[in-house]
Amino acid sequence: MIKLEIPKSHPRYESLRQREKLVTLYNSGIVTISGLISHGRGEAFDYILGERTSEFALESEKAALDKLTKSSRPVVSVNGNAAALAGAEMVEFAKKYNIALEANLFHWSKERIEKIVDMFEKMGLKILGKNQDERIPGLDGPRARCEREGIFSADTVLIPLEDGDRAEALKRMGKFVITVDLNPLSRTSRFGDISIVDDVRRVFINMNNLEKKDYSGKSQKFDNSKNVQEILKLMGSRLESMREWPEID
Ligand code: PTJ
Repeated sequence: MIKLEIPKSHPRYESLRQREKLVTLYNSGIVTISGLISHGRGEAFDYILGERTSEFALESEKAALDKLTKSSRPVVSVNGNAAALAGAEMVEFAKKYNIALEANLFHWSKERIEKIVDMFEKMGLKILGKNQDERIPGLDGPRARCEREGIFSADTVLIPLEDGDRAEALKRMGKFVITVDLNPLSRTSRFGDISIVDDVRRVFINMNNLEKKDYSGKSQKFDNSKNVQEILKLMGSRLESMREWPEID
């Protein structure tokens, strides 16, 4: 296996470092090859957004944090990509807000679940996922598996980089669904009650740094459709304004 040494001086250092994390965890069996494809799609949307959190995404993050901290059984779902890209930030989040994480996979295997749970345990956090004793109704196959104590009985679920079919099934269960997906057009984003269009690592960094006075009450008047419309407009106007190559920053 070739390990890429990325010099800090490289202008694309952060992006390359995120890719390297995915490749490393692909080699250890946590990320799937399909996860690498998903990341490429996310990167393309992030490029259009300027690889930074838009003011609209930040509003959705404040609303999401308000909702999660007010819910009685909030759960954050963790898949291979989320673990690789934002594992450390998710640990900080879970500890800071006392919110449970559950390893939950689209490309299900017992071995991958165990690896993700163990990875978080090594980072100092016990997470759910090894005791999958329930199923998300309406989904075929092992991708429906989840824990009764976790996602199954959650009132609010945050699902980063989720498959649209599973997002829809969680919605049908009556849950309040918070999505994280850089693609505002995805089926997943469309099933969100709050659809965060931002990079998963930035989402957790932002939520970890928010002060209560900044997010408190933000879920009450949050208009998700309007927020996503603003993001689509932002993407459109960024593309529209680029009549020539923009400055390289
Ligand atoms: O680990 P598993 O088996 O649970 O599988 C995880 C993946 C992500 C492979 C699985 O859920 C999947 O196939 O997802 P999709 O259908 O490819 O959707 C993933 C979405 O995440 C896409 O719409 C991407 O735009 C988006 N995405 C990719 N990278 C990021 C992202 N969104 C936020 N932050 C990212 N870094």
